[in-house]
Amino acid sequence: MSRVITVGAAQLGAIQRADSRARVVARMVDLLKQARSNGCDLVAFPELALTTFFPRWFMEDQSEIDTFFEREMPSNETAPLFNAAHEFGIAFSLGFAELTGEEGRTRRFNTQIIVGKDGKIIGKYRKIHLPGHREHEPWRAFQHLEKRYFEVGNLSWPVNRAPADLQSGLFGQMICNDRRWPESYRVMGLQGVEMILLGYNTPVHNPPAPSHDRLGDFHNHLVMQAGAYQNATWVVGVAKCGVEEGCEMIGGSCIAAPTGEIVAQAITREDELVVARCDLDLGQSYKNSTFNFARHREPDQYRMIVERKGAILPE
Ligand code: ING
Repeated sequence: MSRVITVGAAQLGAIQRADSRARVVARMVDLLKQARSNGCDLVAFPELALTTFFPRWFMEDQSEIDTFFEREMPSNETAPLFNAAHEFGIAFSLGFAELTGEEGRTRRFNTQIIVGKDGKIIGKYRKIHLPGHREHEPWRAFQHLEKRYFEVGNLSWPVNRAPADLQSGLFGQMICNDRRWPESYRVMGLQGVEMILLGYNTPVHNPPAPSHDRLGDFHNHLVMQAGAYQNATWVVGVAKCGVEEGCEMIGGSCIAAPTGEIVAQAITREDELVVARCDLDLGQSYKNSTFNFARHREPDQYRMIVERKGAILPE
C-alpha cells in the first residue's frame, strides 16, 4: 500500500532585524503559492520563521526581548499566512517564539506547530534542547542566548495522527538543536512516527568550537539522515539561512526518506521551495524488520545503564 503526500520544505533566506512580520509573511505566502503550483499537501517553514534569529543578541530589557515573541497564533500579522494556506488547501508547520500564560505565570518557548488543511492545529511542540548559554559572553563574535530567552519545552515530543487529507499520517516535530540528539528521534520512533518536521537556524560559525565550522553542512545532513533511517521515518529539515545582521547561517534544507537517503535538497541560501512526493508507508519495511523495536530492542539493558548514571568503566 502507499500513502503519498507531496511535501514542500519552504526554506527562508535571511530576515534582518528591521524586516517587518508583514514582509516576512508575504515571502511565506509566495512560497505557499509555489507549493500550490507544485501540488503540495504540506509545507514546512523554519524555526523562528517570523523574525531574525534574535538570540544572537544580549538584551536585558524584557519589553525589547518580547517584541520578537508572538502572543497569539494566528495574529493580525500572521493571519494572511493561515488564510492563504486554508484557501490553497495546504497544511503547514511554522516555528515562532511563543509568549503565553500558563499555571498563573508568563511562559516563553521556542515553539513549532502543525496546522491542518482545515486550519486546525494538528500538533504543537516546544524546543527541548536549547543550545548556547544563559549569560552574556562578550568573547563571542555573536551570542547564542536561547537558554536566556526560552524555557525548556514541556510537551515532550508528541506524535499526532493527521486527518485523512494527509493520509492519516503520524507526524512529529523537533526544532534545530534537537536534531543533533538521537533521543529526539527515538522518542517519536517509539510512537511509530512516519514524518518529522523540523526547522532550524544554524550559524556557520560555532564560537566554542571553530574547528567544527568546516563540517556544518555535513553534520546537518548526517544527523537528519541517521535519525530518519534509525527510526524508519521521513525527516523534513528546513533552514532559515543566509547572512542575517552579519551572521552567516547554513542552508541545506532537505527531505530525507526512511531509507536514510536525501530525496530533495535546497541549492541556495535564499527563499527556496524543495518538493518531494513522500510515501508515508515507505518506512514500514524497516519498522517490520531491521527496526522492529518489539523484536530487537533491549530496553532493560539500556535502562540499567541509564539508571546507573555513572560512567561504565571496564574492570
Ligand atoms: N542552532 C544551532 C544548531 O544546533 C549549533 C546551534 C550551531 C550547534 C553549530 C552546533 C553547531 O543547529 C540552534 N538554533 O539550535
